[in-house]
Amino acid sequence: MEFLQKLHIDNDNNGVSTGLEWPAANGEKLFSYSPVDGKLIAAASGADKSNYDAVIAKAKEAFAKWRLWPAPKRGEIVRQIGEALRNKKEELGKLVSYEMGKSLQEGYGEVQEMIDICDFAVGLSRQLHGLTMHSERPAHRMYEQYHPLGVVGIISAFNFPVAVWSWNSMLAWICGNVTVWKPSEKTPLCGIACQKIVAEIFAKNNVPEGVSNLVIGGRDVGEWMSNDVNVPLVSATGSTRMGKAVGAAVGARLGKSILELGGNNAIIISKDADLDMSLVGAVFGAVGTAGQRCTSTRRLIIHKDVYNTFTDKLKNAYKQLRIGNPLDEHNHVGPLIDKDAVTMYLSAIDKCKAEGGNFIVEGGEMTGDGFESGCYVKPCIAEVKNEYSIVQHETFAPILYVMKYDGIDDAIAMQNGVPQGLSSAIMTLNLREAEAFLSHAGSDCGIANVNIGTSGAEIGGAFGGEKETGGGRESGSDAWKAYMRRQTNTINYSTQLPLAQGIKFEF
Ligand code: UN1
Repeated sequence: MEFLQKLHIDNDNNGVSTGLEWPAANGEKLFSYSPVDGKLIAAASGADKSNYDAVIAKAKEAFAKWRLWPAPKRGEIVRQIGEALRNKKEELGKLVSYEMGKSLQEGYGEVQEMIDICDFAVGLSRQLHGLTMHSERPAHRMYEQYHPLGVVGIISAFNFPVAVWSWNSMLAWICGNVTVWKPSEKTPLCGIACQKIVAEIFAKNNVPEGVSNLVIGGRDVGEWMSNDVNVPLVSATGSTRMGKAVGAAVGARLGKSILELGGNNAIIISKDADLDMSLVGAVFGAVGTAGQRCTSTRRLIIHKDVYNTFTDKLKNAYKQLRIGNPLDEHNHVGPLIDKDAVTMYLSAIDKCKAEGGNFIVEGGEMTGDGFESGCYVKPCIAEVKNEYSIVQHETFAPILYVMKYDGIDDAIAMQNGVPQGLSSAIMTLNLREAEAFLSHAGSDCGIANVNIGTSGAEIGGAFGGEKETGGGRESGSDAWKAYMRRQTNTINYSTQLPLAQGIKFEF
């Protein structure tokens, strides 16, 4: 396939890199099969512990030099990476679509998110501001600075195999850090392709080897990073189970972590909603990326007066969904990531039925021509109660749960009544309801939208959520602060040494 050649992906790839150097990987080999057609795309050799240790040593060496580069100069490098990504958007978007299975448009969209975060980071490289304060002592000055942390570990998930790494790495780099990336074992080739794009730009600009590092491998690599005092910050995106393990290990050594974990996102559809607009938000949110976004819409909380009308609209829209090869732009829904994901989807449907769920759009596996990979499923819709244990759980698949409400307070309580707290939305033209939803007594999520669905956040805002979603923030706003250490500086330019709080200490 031409796009693989253009991205320098071979049949057998090395999965350990410090930039231009690819030291021989001694760990297990990962085989990347496309969920699109079930074919083996290529293999990638993973790292063993000695590979990992060597990468960390190189990264630390690089940090000692990279942190001395003025931040806007680091920004200039990221600007060039953004340019390289613009040039490679087509190939990289295709690889994302082929290796992960999301629609081609969404593959391109993901690369666009990378370009956007590069632009954002370039500007930010001149704005790593701290505050200044007035000292309580005469002829004293106080201010704060932000300094880089060192080696930042990045653990990313299969569903956004390139964008989430870029949110973390572009910010980490302009802040003066070096990065060690463990991509999902389900999408190693996306990791290799990104590393190659970046390494070229770094080398051209004489950036030290070891600023961008790649360590392909399984769970072990995540454990090494989480337990490693040489990695002051671990940013992990994935399941709540993984995040709890990473958070506990990093916390035990009092390191820092940014956790972006599961969501169980709901849209409240008010009786005052624009129902046509709501339909687009709900359907894209539920079936886009085959329901495998952290921000995918899992639940619709619909006002009783519009419940029948809206569920009829949903049924009608679902009839028109085209399921199939995601590289064919006519299709709306591609495959799940692998057969294990199909098994989880089927078992969630069974559990939902056992708890009393009533499927108004039936699910099931797709078989026959074009579905040979065994990873394609039908998006489905079930009428449920919010308390069902399956509804309380995040299933990474296109299963949409619908439920009825009467008053807005109940709707907000249902929206909040799950362990996760990533994204949430209300569809309403009623100002009182919208403001109540956004208020301190409203949605408890990190993202709360009005007249927009739950998925498809822009990079400019801080991205992340509360409760079991982990509390971390990535991407825009002031998320960069998590990649730096804050230092308060007090300078005395007087001839005395007055003590704070007026304390007298004489001898
Ligand atoms: C994720 O699913 O981990 O808001 C990230 C969105 C995307 C990012 C999702 N911008 O849907």
